[in-house]
Amino acid sequence: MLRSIELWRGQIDLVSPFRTSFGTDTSRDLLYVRAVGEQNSGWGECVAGVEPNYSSEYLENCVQLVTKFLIPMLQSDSTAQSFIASAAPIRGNFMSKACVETALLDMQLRDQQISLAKFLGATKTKVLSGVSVGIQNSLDDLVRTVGEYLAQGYVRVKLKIEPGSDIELVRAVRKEFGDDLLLQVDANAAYSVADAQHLKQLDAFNLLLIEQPLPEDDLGGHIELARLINTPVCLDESITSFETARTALDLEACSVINIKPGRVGGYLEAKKIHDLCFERGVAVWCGGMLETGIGRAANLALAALPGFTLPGDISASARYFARDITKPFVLESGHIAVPNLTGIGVEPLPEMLENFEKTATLKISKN
Ligand code: SMG
Ligand code: MG
Repeated sequence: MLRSIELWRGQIDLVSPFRTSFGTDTSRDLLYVRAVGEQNSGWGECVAGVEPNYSSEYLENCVQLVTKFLIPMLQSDSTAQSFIASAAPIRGNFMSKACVETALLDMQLRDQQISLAKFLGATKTKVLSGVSVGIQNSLDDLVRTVGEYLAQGYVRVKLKIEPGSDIELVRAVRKEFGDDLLLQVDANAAYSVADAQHLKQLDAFNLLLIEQPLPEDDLGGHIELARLINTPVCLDESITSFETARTALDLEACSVINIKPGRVGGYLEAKKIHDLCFERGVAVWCGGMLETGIGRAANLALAALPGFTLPGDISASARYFARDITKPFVLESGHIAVPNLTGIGVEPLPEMLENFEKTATLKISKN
């Protein structure tokens, strides 16, 4: 039985700035949702950024949306499943829905004493770990940074690219680390289909994929680009639901999908997209949104499903944070262990939560 929902806010600095085609992050501003039940409570982390530049969602807006629209839908017998059904009339706002869903799921799975991994159908106890490398100040910095991550054991490297910083980045990394390195690039929607011939130069480097080259809503452009280049096109920002995933695959706008639970409205929808891709033999991998341990734990559970055949953007906590909100996730021989305790399997450490503020407690009415 759900008794109340708490919102927790705070900030954790990144160990180094993270630059993408749309901006630079130096810290993570956080919103956690806590579902307090009669026996157990559960946590969910909102993946939205401070600014609406990765997608149209942003953190302050999520706080409002959760408070004003989502929490009022809850009743004491709400479950993650009933919440998602009742939130269907609310358009978009996937990241807001996802963090409420995760908190409820964590709480109810703790009541049922099963792990999120088991609930979702995980078949692995550890997952291969990739690292996302932000745009650096120079090629030398890039090669050095990639070398450091490889020395730590990351098995796959993703380079952030943008117009003016693309082909030569890939060339430099291939030259230094060879053709066997699992390598991919992510443009975060920075190109247009007019850049197709330019992007075709990437074909020479045997990349695993190019992620989200064109704007989120340019499905037609992705279809055209995917025909023109040999590098597999993977969609991230464009995939906001099971339906958008199915359409993108049917129209051959992409051949690989990055699944991010926050971007698709939660783990229940993420699982549906996984199942669709698994059925069709389409490779998927789990994306990341610089999550702290709460979101990272839940992503690990998802990434342990059998269709996640490519290493994802689930790095060790230390990739981003000197101190994580939870016990840190560590890299062991290129893998990260999937939590196997009940629910998401982790909680905020009390000494870390002390630096956070509980900004709201909303009582849930009995029904
Ligand atoms: O969690 O390691 C991570 C981040 C991986 O590159 C990453 N995420 O477009 O895939 C992506 C980006 C989105 C976050 S940019 C602030
Ligand atoms: Mg991406």
